[in-house]
Amino acid sequence: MLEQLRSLEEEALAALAAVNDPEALKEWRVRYLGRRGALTTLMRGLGKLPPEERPQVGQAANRVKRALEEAFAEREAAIKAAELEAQLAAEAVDVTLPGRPVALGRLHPTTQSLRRIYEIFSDMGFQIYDAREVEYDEYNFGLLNMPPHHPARDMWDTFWINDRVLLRTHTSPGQIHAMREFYPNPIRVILPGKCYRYEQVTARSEFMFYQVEGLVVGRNITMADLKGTMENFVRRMYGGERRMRLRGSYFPFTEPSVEVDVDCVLCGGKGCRVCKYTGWLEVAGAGMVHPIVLRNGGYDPDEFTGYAFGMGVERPAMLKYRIDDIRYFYSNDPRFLAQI
Ligand code: 2NL
Repeated sequence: MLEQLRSLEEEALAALAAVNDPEALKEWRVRYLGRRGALTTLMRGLGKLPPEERPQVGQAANRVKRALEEAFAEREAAIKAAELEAQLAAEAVDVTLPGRPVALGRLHPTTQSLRRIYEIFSDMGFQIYDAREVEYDEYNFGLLNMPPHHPARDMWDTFWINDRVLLRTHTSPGQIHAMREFYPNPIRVILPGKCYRYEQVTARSEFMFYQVEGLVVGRNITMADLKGTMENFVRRMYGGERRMRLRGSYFPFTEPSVEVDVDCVLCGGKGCRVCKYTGWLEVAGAGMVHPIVLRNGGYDPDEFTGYAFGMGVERPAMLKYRIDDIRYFYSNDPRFLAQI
């Protein structure tokens, strides 16, 4: 039996040396160390030996068992290490490779233009006032000196929500809110935001666009204040060498009313297609707040005067960035947005 143990040990160790994967290792363990394995079977025969031989053979059997168990553990560790090694090699990551570039977002051209406008007017002491886009026709028209059926309402094609509620066609109704909120204090605000017009969408006009309106109300505010403020704005927005002119116009909510023109940024005033050969570009409308509008805002026109102006945001951005179709602004094509 000692001889059997010795040859079993030899055979098992030789077989173990040939084992290279977890599956074969498991099979080896079942075959040699399992409950019905070779060693166990052999050890069951121990009882049939003459009693005087049992201790010696028993010791030998236990030594073989320990030797096989140790060899097994060693092999198992080696196989696991090799597996891990292989896995690491297969999943190797070259940490020195440059990463994939992150697509950086950027500010929409409208936002860029708005922020520049905010910067310029903030420097002149204007606050930024935010107002609703859904309005009563009373605020959009009535309080701005356009009672129902006033022909000037035809200047704005309107999205009506019901017979009293609409999408604001300009930011002006917000100025009425501002006046009623600030009364009786002097006011110096700009009011940016989206406006809506029920119009055909073309390369030159969208049904939704941005405006920035300004409103100054106080004692002794004059047309000279309006002119100086506009001149400062124009120089900072369009360049220090720009010339500005005021030209008579009409708005129902200002009297007198003017258009603010700058000499054409493209041809410098010589005349080109963009300025329609006039040498001038219209950048804002403005005027002295109509006494009726002042009163509607809560201010006594005998005590207070004010001026207001309004300008578009997309059209100047189109000039600056040479964008030839306003529809690009809100069609959300990243190829357009990535250029500016
Ligand atoms: C334009 C012209 C303008 C105003 C807006 C205004 C507001 C109040 C009272 C008086 Cl509450 N006026 N706003 C005045 C003149 C012109 O906008 O061409 N906008 C794009």
